[in-house]
Amino acid sequence: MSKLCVILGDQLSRDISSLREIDKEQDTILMAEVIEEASYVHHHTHKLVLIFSAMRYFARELSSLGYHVIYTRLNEKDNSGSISGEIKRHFNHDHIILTEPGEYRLKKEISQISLPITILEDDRFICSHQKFQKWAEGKKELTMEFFYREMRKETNLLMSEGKPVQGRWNFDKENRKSLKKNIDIPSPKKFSPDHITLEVIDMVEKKFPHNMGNPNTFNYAVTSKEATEVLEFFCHRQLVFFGDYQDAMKSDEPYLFHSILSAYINIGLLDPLKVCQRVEKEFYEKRIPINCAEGFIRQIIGWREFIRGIYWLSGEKYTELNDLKANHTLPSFYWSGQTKMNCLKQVINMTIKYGYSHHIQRLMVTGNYALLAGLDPFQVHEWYLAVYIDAFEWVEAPNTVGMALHADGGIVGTKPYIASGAYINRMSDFCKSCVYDVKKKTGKDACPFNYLYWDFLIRHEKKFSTNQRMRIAYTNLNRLSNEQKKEIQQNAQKHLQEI
Ligand code: FAD
Ligand code: DLZ
Ligand code: SF4
Repeated sequence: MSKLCVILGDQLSRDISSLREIDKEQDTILMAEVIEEASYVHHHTHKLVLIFSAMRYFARELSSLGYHVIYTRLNEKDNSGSISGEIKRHFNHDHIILTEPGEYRLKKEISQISLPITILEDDRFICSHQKFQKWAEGKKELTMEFFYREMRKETNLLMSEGKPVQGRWNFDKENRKSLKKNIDIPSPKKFSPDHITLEVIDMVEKKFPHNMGNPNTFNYAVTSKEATEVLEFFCHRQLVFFGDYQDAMKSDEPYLFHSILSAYINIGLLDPLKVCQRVEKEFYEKRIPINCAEGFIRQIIGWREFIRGIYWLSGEKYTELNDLKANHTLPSFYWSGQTKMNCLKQVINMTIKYGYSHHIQRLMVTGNYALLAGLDPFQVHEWYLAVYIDAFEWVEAPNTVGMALHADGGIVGTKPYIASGAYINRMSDFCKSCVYDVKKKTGKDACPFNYLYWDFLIRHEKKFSTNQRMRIAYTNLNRLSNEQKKEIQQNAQKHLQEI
């Protein structure tokens, strides 16, 4: 029985489940660059270059290993434009084999092909759908921390005789420092594009002239070997400060001590468990403190796996949720970076330049503003899905709709992540060069995050004032006079009319 094995652009792993099932002698691999995948949102040009270049390298690697590979390029004359179209075009086998696509849209499209097909589990993830369902069953609230502890036990990462090393599961309290002055920030590892990537850059530049970012400045890794070099660089140069400065932000410094590994893990160039084991080794060999190792490993076996579990548990309508009935149109500055609010300008400009910003910038600057201003969650979701090199719906949507916007009614987080300008001022240098005054609550030059923060609390008082985790915020709100509240609301309304 001959098989057609389909490998998608985020399945570039040598030991992906579909590849394990095929026979080099009689089966065929199909990889296809298609316009449908390249345009379901306006992907950042660096994301397009990364995926197409990594796909071309991976296909070349498979061919050199003796597999028979059919590879469709985006510009090819007979390209049907969709994954299902390419499968139909090339199917003259007995059976199709595929590792489960990472999102509902594509899974549905491929499942509907009326050809014999087997969809295999994507076991690059530590927690299967069934295991997550079983863990979630009967629970009133799904708490990442408890899920994470199960994953620690399951993987045996940072465990000693069934107990967490150094006696605690979580060292997050140690990981909220603002950046020390004069600290040496390592420049990230960059890769010069070779002829394969240059060809892709040229294609992306011509075919997607209006998408965000300049493809000619692309310098990310595109092979598993290069991505491993990024991991090594992280372990040697950044990891030692990853914990302490995980939440810090600085002008013109998108990466600080973050790993920049998410895209490589998501498209299959790196294995998440092996990445964690590599980081764990740094700890056991006493080169990094526990808060760095634990903090990093929690992001991957905790947050990443939890977020994916929520995506598949919640169903395909998850991206349409809008529990807070937010309906303001996404302001155009999310695409241009042209705003007087310096924190947003900084983060959006980094996003435009690199297709990257780190977690706190996504959550507490662009996400926080979107939540406070009541921006339409679906539009915000489409923005995040487009602009980051690591964005795939299974991971982007619960982070945006759930964690950042609280539009899922509290599935991902039991309280909304909101903050006034004071938080941004504490964790960054953005406010120093801003036209707005972070200390002022109201008035023409007051920081918009301040009045929007209070306005959010007032607007959603009924929903959140009884939430124990919001107690301090509402106690502070209740200290304000009615006149102050009115002024806040007027300032917020005026600001929202103007954006
Ligand atoms: P590091 O800070 O070095 O963290 C290490 C690794 O942990 C990351 O590489 C990633 O694999 C994992 N990780 C950390 N936080 C999360 C998280 N919340 N969810 C899932 N994995 C996590 N991550 C994506 O991979 N794709 C997305 O599309 C995406 N969209 C996001 C949207 C919003 C609104 C927010 C708040 C977060 C989003 N994240 C997303 C999570 C996180 O911001 C990125 O994984 C991280 O910034 C990637 O940079 P890094 O590799 O340098 O991460
Ligand atoms: C994101 C993406 C892009 C831009 N292009 C392709 C492509 O041309 N061919 C392909 O197989 N995959 C691509 N991908 C990745 C898919 O969109 C991804 O597999 C789904 O979003 C599921 O996670
Ligand atoms: Fe952002 Fe307000 Fe600070 Fe300006 S003052 S950078 S708007 S938080």
